[in-house]
Amino acid sequence: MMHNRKIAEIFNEIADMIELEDEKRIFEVRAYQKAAMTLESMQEDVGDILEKKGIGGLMAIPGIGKGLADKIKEYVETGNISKHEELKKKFPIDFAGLTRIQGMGPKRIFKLYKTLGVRNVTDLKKAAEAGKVKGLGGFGKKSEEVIQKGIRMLESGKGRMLLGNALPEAESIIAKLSSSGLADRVELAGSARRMKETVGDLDILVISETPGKMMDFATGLPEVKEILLKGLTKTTVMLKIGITCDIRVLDKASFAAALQYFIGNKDHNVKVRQIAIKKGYKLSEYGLFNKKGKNIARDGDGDIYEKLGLQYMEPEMRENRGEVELAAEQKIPRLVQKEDILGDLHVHSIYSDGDNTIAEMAEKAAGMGREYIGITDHSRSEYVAKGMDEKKFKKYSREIDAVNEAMDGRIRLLKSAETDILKDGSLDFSRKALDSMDYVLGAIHSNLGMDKAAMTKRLITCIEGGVVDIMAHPTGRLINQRPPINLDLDKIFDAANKQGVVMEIDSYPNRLDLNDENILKAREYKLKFSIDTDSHRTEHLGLMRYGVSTAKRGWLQKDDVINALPYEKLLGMFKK
Ligand code: DGT
Ligand code: CA
Ligand code: CA
Repeated sequence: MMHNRKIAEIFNEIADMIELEDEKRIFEVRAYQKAAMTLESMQEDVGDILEKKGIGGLMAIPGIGKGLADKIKEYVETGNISKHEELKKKFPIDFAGLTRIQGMGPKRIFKLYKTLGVRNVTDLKKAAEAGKVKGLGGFGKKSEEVIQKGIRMLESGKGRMLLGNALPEAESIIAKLSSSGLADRVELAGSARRMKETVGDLDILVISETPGKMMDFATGLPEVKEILLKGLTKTTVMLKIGITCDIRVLDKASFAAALQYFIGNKDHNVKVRQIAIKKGYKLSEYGLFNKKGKNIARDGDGDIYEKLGLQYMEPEMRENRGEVELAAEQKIPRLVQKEDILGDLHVHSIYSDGDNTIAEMAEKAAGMGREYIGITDHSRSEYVAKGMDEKKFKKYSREIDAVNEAMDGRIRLLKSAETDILKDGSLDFSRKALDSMDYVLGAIHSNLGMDKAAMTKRLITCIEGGVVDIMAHPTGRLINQRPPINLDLDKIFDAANKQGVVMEIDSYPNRLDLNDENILKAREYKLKFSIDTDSHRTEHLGLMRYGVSTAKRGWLQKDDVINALPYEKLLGMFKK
């Protein structure tokens, strides 16, 4: 495997550099790219093939002729490919680094190299700071700003936008493309389709018989800030919200394969392609080809999996975390769905830092079809969030009862509070107040810097206290803002399992806490989960889908989620 990946990388670089040298040599470029793809997905190491079957063995690989076979041999024997070394001398450019900046493709890189001698990110930064980039043909003042922003994002590691900001934008663009009259089909792909918590860019696929008009329409949308690349098959735009969007126009015949390919992720694709090869097929972004070279893919991504004998995997699962193996055994579970969720157990009101009254939150949730909501305003220690003392809690308590009655069964209100877990693991309300709640939602908001042993002890003390029912946003991380608290999650999950404490999946887009990986881990401890919105105003009640998708990314089923239970059964889950 070592050889295959490395050679694939080199072939891709050779392809880029040949393209820079002479755009007309596109067939040569494609040959290298195709060979790279084949190598990436091969089971057997080319070094082994060479050893066992010689150069003829290499030439038996589809898409590898004498020329490429020689290069593979050269690499296996010397660790280098001279053609690559020559080209690198001619173009001493850090392609890998530069293409990581939003909006930089081979053409732009070449232009910057030829005119300004830009070889790497540092050179580019200097050139942009000196204002040299904007003078070049094809680069305006805006491109220069975009490049500078891209570099800053790369440097800060915050180059990825929250799904909660990117997805609504993608959906609005998709709605416009769909109703343009120029598209037969429009689909979201990439990380946003997989509902990953942050996205690098947006990927939209379109079937259109009039690609020129389609691309004109797309680049003219009010969401677009700048056109970075415009072609009939691929267009890249910088959106005003500060993220790029790739729009690809495809014909009907290649759509299914392209959809499967561009939903990704890359590692998942590599696995799936290996299975295709084993079955004697060839799978690429252009189609699923049988032994006769006929494209047998139809409608959508599901058809590709079906033809490969794989069970369907929802996009959220496609991260190469064992799902392909499971699909081959027809053991993919039915994941929890949005429609399974009956209630929401983390909702704020004006009794702490929310913007709406308890009645307004209840009314809105009832209108959305929720069967119940838990009201969870903050406890007094969370003073920045105007947390309640015992006196205020009594008033709050009476108001929850009153609203519950007034709603007359249209929705049930549960009484709770987001209760601070103090430094010593104790809870921020009297035992009497805690006992009056339907369930206790515990959360850590202060002393976030404690070391791992102390923080773990703090949480375990709370869990073993036998009062807390749900652990709100257990790791406290804020995406792109604050790291998770130091916890030995195995110990926490083990204690939670013994005490029947439920883990929250907080749906708020900058929390998504527990995250997908931690959910997968918690799942091994057979824990239960509560998918909540942590709403601070009525509009937030719709954020549930981010939590549900995060749960799907952690492979959860309906049975794992307590707020998929009807009201009466839910009450049975609590300590009270
Ligand atoms: P992002 O944009 O960083 O949040 O993540 P993705 O997954 O959206 O990645 P992106 O936009 O670079 O590409 C979209 C999909 O296209 C990706 O998930 C899988 C597919 N893809 C891209 N490059 C490759 C590749 O070199 N090999 C394979 N097998 N698939 C690729
Ligand atoms: Ca993407
Ligand atoms: Ca992309």
